[in-house]
Amino acid sequence: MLRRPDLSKFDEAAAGDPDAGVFGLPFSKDESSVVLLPAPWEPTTSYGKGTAGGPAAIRHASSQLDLFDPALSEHGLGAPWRFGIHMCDPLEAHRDWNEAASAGVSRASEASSLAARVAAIAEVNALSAQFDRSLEERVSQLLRDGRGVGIVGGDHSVPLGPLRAFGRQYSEFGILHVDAHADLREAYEGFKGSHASIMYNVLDQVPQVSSLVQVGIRDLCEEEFYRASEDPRVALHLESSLRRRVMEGERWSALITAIVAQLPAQVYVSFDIDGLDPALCPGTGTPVPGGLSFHEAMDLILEVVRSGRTIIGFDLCEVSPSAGGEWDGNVGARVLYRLCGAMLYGAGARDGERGA
Ligand SMILES: [Mn+2]
Repeated sequence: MLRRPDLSKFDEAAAGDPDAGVFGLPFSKDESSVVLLPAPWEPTTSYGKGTAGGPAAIRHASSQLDLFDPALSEHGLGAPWRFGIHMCDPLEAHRDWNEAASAGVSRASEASSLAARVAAIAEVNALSAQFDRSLEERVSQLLRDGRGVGIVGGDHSVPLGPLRAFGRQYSEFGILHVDAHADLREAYEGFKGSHASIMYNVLDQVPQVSSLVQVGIRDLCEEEFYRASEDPRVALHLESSLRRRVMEGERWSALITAIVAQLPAQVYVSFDIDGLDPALCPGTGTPVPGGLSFHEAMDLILEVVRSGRTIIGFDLCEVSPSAGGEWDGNVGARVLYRLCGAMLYGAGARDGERGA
């Protein structure tokens, strides 16, 4: 997976250039080990809108990050950027489909007859399926080309197509799912491609997923709770029970180690920003009190690769710019950089092996 771009055209000590690529990096898609695909998609977002603006907000805020990762440097990779990270531009077609599907959702909610509502829902479901196939194909191409792939949403329905592509590439992998929500609903308000159904759809459509390990969950319905209990692939770690165990004397670090041990050797990380404390993502569409601290979440990602596992891909979803600030994008960019760094580390990237 590792590529070694020409480092001479970038001065990491200089102020970030917001007009450059993600993290201020000048690297092209061809010379980058990690390719990030933006997915500005949110037609079925049920509560607060805005996550379609997530990729642009993250990209904008990312230029002012310091690119040295002190925690990863303890393991030998302080400068993951040297292996090349590139974010593609969003596709015009995806924007158009998002608008058309959003209009369909509005028509469904305002429909005066059942027939009109059913027709509008069918139209939205068809557009969602079209979007999923499109993203699946793009991710498949990148995986065949040996790239590390990250998806930047958009709402949390976007990883369905990508996860099908990973299923075509890998015979078995697990998902580490950080979220306030279990996302195990079988459709939501009739919409099969709902962000509240992503893990239901993945378990249904991607048989290569051997385990789904959910962390930080604190808002779920009864149906989801029993589905998680009954499906042997699902390990549900409610935030309330993790906190209680710590209050009763267990160490957080031991809990994290045990959680990661439930995953197979190859891991896809699905990171919904609302898994974090809402103070870190005030713009996100469905915030829930509680949540992981920034460092708890960053350490969880690090633990995946510290344990000897590899991160084969990831998504970061539901980052939504809040009015008048760059905070959501800033936090999102930092999560994104850790995900890129951990994926590169798992692929064997080390500081001493930097290209010329
Ligand atoms: Mn969520």
